[in-house]
Amino acid sequence: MYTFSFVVLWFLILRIVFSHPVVRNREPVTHVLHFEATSRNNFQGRRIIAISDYEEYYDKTFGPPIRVHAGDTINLSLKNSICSEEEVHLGENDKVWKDYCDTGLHFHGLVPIGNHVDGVPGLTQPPIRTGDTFWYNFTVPEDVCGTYWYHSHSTIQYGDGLRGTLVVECDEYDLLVNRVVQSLRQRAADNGLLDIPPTAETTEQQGIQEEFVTLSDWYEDWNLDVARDKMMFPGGTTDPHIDGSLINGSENDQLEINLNPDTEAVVLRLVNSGMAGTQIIHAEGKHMVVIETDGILVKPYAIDTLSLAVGQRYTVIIYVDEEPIKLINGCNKMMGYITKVFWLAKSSPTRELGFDGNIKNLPGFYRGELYKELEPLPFNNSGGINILGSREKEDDIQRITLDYLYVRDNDEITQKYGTEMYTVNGKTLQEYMESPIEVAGGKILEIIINALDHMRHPWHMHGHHFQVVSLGEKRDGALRLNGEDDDTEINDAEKRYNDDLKYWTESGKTPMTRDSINIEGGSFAVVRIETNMPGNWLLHCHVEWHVAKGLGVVIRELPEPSKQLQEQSPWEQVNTTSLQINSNSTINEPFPTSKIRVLSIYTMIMSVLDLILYWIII
Ligand SMILES: *[C@@H]1O[C@H](CO)[C@@H](O)[C@H](O)[C@H]1NC(C)=O
Ligand SMILES: *[C@@H]1O[C@H](CO)[C@@H](O)[C@H](O)[C@H]1NC(C)=O
Ligand SMILES: *[C@@H]1O[C@H](CO)[C@@H](O)[C@H](O)[C@H]1NC(C)=O
Ligand SMILES: *[C@@H]1O[C@H](CO)[C@@H](O)[C@H](O)[C@H]1NC(C)=O
Ligand SMILES: *[C@@H]1O[C@H](CO)[C@@H](O)[C@H](O)[C@H]1NC(C)=O
Ligand SMILES: *[C@@H]1O[C@H](CO)[C@@H](O)[C@H](O)[C@H]1NC(C)=O
Ligand SMILES: [Cu+2]
Repeated sequence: MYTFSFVVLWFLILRIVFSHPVVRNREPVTHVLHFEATSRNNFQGRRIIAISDYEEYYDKTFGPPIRVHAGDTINLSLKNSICSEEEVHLGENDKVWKDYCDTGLHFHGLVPIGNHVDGVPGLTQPPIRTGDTFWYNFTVPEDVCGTYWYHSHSTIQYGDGLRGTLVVECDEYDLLVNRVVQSLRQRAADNGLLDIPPTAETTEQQGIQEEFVTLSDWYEDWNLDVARDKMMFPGGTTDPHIDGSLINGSENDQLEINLNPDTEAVVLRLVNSGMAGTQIIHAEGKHMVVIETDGILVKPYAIDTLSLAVGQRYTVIIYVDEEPIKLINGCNKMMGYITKVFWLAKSSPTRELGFDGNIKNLPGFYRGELYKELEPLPFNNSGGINILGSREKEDDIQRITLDYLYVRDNDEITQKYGTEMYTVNGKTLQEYMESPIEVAGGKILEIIINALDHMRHPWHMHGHHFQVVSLGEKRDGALRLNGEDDDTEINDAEKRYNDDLKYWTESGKTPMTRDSINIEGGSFAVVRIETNMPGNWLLHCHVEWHVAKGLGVVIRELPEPSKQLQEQSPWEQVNTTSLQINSNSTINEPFPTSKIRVLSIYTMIMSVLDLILYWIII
């Protein structure tokens, strides 16, 4: 009997030793969250939207942070209590009020979780009316990881407060952080690609302090007033004046992140959760090592100054010592910057506050996108697939060209919407909501976006990360306009595009992959996606004001022909030409979570075995 127990004991020990590195001893968790969006006045008497029960976030125009692990499930209910009955009544004759009173929640960049939880009222779900509750239930796939945010997708609502941060943790991210810190421990980073060890021994984050900082522009007036008083009438502006900026939801210029005495490196997750302004971040005297672009892990790349388009997220790592680190932030308004500083410090004496230099003179200042430098790592969250590789198969590529501009002189449009609108190929976003651009499934879709407008706009794609194949500098001009003859003179755009294609072929590199980018005025972008997510997906400018003024399209991705035969997709049951959502339709899990199943079965068997062994030993 003793011998037997001894054998069993060894078996147990061996199992612990050998099973742990392979099997993550973590079961997927379901996070049940109840959000109620309500209206209230902040301490300045400005109307904002608060998410109830989270006193801490009142007055900060941010909801509670969400933090989950890859593979976890989120069941989130959103109750709409934004408007009073009286205000709902106003909405019957007033589109601005109506849109403000309805809502829907979008999980920005968190893909693929399904079109039915994409949160676009009137497109992917019925608008959540006053008093109603909508459930967003979805599982975050095992290979999705990084920094996201959630926000209302009812035109001009999120800047008033219906927004918050969302982190998806995973081992790959933690290991990458550790590899970067191991490298920085040996020597300070130069600008450019960082040499990192091939592996890290542990996912434990020792000496590493993680902070999430949100950056936003700010308007003194309630968004609905801004829209009505400044924009949504003939001759109204496209870009209301930005009055201030928020770091972590606060206008305060005395923020300080207290570092623990043993902190060796700070992992800074950053999001531009603003309504219009590009954000700049610079750590004085330090390099920042970028490891993530919008939920895609990248080859660690050190830079001096970071620029964030609205909607973009970055993770940067800053190696710290005993000296406090001054972070300089610039929020780009129409002319110049609103500047602020905040500190990372182990002790907290009074420090110099403002920054009186020029943001544009910061070392490494560049407002374009580092689409050749920030290369995705071959991890499965779609970053590693180089879809350029299939370029030889021309048949597999579909192309669409989107030319956008602000239409000042079309009476028909001005009359219909009560104000001038942006159009893409002659149509407004509101029109695309009713008749989307249809594209075939199972192919590569190359989208050319041409700015026939002189302003910079941040474009965001739903349901996908895209690869940035080519991107113009200001005044490069448009690339192959719709209806343009083939023998048009080769312009700067065409040259850049051809050079970029050559660069990707020769270097064998993968272009920057993400869900949001700034496109310069009088310029162009070429992005590619795989059409592997059937549904209706927005591709739009992320300036809240410009969405209200029609700047965007809807791309309807049809199911792959071959898949249609194999299995009944809910998209066939749904009449895709109508916007009615079939609320009964079964939810198609785009990525089967088979890994979870295997793990559960394994854990179950092992638990039973444990019980039996326990019983035998006792
Ligand atoms: C979460 O939502 C799913 C899908 O509707 C459901 O099956 C599950 O029971 C829910 N879980 C919890 C804990 O509410
Ligand atoms: C989502 O989860 C909640 C909570 O478990 C459940 O009551 C609801 O029916 C689910 N809704 C959908 C559409 O799956
Ligand atoms: C902002 O809030 C987050 C927590 O949500 C915290 O980690 C971070 O330190 C704060 N940043 C500043 C500058 O106060
Ligand atoms: C990535 O995907 C490939 C093929 O689908 C699979 O073999 C591999 O195990 C995946 N890796 C991870 C880290 O999930
Ligand atoms: C789909 O909806 C459109 C518009 O509502 C309608 O005209 C069409 O007949 C419908 N098709 C089917 C197959 O139900
Ligand atoms: C929802 O399901 C019920 C019961 O299966 C069915 O009677 C009803 O027609 C369905 N509704 C829609 C919109 O498909
Ligand atoms: Cu815009």
